[in-house]
Amino acid sequence: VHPDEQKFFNTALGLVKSAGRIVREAFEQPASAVETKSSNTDLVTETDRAVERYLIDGLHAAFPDHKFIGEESVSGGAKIEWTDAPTWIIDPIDGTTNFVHRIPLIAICVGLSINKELRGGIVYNPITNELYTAQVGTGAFKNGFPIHASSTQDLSAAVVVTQLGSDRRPEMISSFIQSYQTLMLKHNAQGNRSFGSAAINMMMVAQGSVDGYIEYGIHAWDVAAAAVIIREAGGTIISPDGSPFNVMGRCVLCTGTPQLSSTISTNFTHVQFQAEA
Ligand code: LIP
Repeated sequence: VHPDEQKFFNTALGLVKSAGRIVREAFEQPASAVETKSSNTDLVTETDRAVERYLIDGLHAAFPDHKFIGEESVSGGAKIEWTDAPTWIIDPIDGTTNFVHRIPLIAICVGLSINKELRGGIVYNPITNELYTAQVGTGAFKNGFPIHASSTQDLSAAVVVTQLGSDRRPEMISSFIQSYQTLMLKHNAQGNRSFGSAAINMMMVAQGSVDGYIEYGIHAWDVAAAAVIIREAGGTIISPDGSPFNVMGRCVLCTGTPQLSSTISTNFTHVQFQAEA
């Protein structure tokens, strides 16, 4: 890793760990005000905003020419501008619904892209104290120990995560139901799960606890950091229709093996989304 890039990563890591304290303290208190964004299924709290502000202020002070794509800045009206400049793609709390319900499956996600290539990822659950990190070429780590995706090829031996996000258009619901039916009836999958945070779902794949994860409707900030970790853990990440993964493409399929991706991909109805940048 280039020394400059290492410095970027280390600075982000320090900020994410400190931001963890803000999230943990809030989590230990009774839930406070919750606001809705696009609908009653799309939530934001003052903690999401405070953490995003903290991360962006800290990174901006250290690297004034870096750019940012942050979930709450975008929902506050900022445009997604993805350029070749070093860009931090940030979700202050991935799994806000879990956070609001005090379900301890949430993650602070910070990804770095340079020349539009995802270079480093940090996914931190400050409640369970699980810190996942990876940079291109370094391997993937959980609390400093190497992690690896599973070698499962067959759906009948696989636990697969499918998740319905905040988008409740009829085509989303029918795709979700059909996915579930295909997994459970046609392929007799060993299990199906939904952890309520795209990044946590992906970390479950990265550490080999589950074998695959598919979701439509996600955003860049949910998956940018986690994508680097999946790849470095030896997993595969593509678009559900089998085309290359596009972090701005609003959908994701990741698995431990390409064989499992291919089975999942060929058995799903694919929902169309416009890329967000
Ligand atoms: C959410 C994800 C969730 C996914 C939703 C949404 P947020 O992110 O964590 O897993 O199903 O589509 O993207 O809004 O909690 O950061």
